[in-house]
Amino acid sequence: MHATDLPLYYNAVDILERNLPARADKVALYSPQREMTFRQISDEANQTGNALKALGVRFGEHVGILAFDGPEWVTTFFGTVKIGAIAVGLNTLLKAHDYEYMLRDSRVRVLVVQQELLPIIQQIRSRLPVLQHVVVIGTGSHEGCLTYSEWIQSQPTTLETEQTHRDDICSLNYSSGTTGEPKGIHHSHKVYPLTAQLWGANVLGLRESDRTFAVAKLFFTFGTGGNLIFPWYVGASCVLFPGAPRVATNVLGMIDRFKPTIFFNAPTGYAAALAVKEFSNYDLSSLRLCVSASEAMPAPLWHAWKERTGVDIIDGIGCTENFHIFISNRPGDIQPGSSGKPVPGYEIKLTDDEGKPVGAGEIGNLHVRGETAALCYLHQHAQSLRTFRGEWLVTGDKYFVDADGYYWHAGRSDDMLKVGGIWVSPVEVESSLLKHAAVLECAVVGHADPSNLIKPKAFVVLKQGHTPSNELAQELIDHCLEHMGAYKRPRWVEFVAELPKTATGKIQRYRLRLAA
Ligand code: 3UK
Repeated sequence: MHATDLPLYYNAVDILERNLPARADKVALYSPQREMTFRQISDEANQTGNALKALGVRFGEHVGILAFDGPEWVTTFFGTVKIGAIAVGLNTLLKAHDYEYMLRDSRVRVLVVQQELLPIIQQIRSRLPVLQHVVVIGTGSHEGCLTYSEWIQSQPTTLETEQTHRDDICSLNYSSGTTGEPKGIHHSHKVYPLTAQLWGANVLGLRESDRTFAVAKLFFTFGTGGNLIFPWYVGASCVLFPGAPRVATNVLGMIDRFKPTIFFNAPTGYAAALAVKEFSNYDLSSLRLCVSASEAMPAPLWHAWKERTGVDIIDGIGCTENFHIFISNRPGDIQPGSSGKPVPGYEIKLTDDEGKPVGAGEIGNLHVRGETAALCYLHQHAQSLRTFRGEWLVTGDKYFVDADGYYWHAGRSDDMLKVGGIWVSPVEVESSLLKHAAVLECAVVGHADPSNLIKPKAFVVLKQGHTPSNELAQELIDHCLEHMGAYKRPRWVEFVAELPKTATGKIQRYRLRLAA
């Protein structure tokens, strides 16, 4: 399938509405709050689109969604894209200063926010003159805000689809880099059906009878694709879970209760589930296939899951810049520990640092070419030129390909860490540590936990007058918790007398990685 197979004027609301003729009354979405049919979702998405229009939202404007996975996330998303506006799914795990940057960067004028997250937005609202309307998902009324259910209540359930070009922008996601601000990534309407067909249908083999469940939230494209777009593209249903993914018993409980057939998770999530003592109390027999992405799935973990559940894990590498997975294992063709083979529809190239193709079996810089890649980072010209090189997207990963054609992840070319499937910049953790009065210098690197998954470890040089102790280590970790999303905190603190540095004074994180 190619972009040119789609109508020139195409709107991604098709992913929802294609289900109306044949299965309007099928349950499209299961969640602990309520279940909804395709017709109910469509009606409510139309009401949301009308309500957005009533607030003056126009074609091409950004609408923010800062919400837990649930029906309102979905209806806001489709209501937004149907009127030609751009849906900005925001990570719910961040701090006020992160939201301030992203809302300013994307000029969000209407933000739909979960009641529990409203206090963070209220802290920064006065500094965001463009943000005019805050719509709260929840109960009761909040000063200066609209309440979602009342906001859409009297709106009509019909809405004409905006004539968007298939190359018009549909959504914006933020991804973080080593230094500097989060990078805004736009995807067009065509990307939704293309990724659904190329990977969801062709590789994973999703079918109408499936029911998906993802620990990766809808604000990640891993989650949007796997747990919303791909199942609905083939008429299947999804299960949405509003709670914290870190609590493995919640996740197992959801599978037990809602009986999904396909389960998406990051390697850390599989390791955490296997570590649950009462694992065998949960009925996981509904699963026919599991998917892992976000970081490499170690082969021993793959085998441990297979042994306990009998179910295969399909590991595939994707990135926000490409929307979804472009190298993947597939049912019946799995090499545990590898990322699999290129997904048909994508081309892969491994090069040396001069851009020449590497020899057989050698490690090279991963490039991908395909029709679902974004064109640039919003407002980041220089970084865009480094990443989007003509037809090729440079992912920042090191890979090699074995004699059988399987691709193996061999690290990254920057210092970024994938922790529980989410980016952590060592520089951000270091900056946070440096705000503590006892810290003179520090460096943060990835360190493998007992499941061989990477977590941040801090090497800290103390100022004179401070002595290393377990209490101080814990104090530094608590200090980080106050300044950053909890998943970014160092799990270990090691006090050292000095840090290894180059002649020019640059900290050599790779030497610390070896030491760790
Ligand atoms: C790393 C992997 C080894 C790799 C994502 C599936 O993770 C996703 O998007 P992000 O933008 O990060 C992209 C980077 O994460 N990575 C992802 N998957 C794997 N490394 N094995 C894997 N299977 O460094 C890549 O460049 O957060 C994953 C679908 C959609 C996504 N957005």
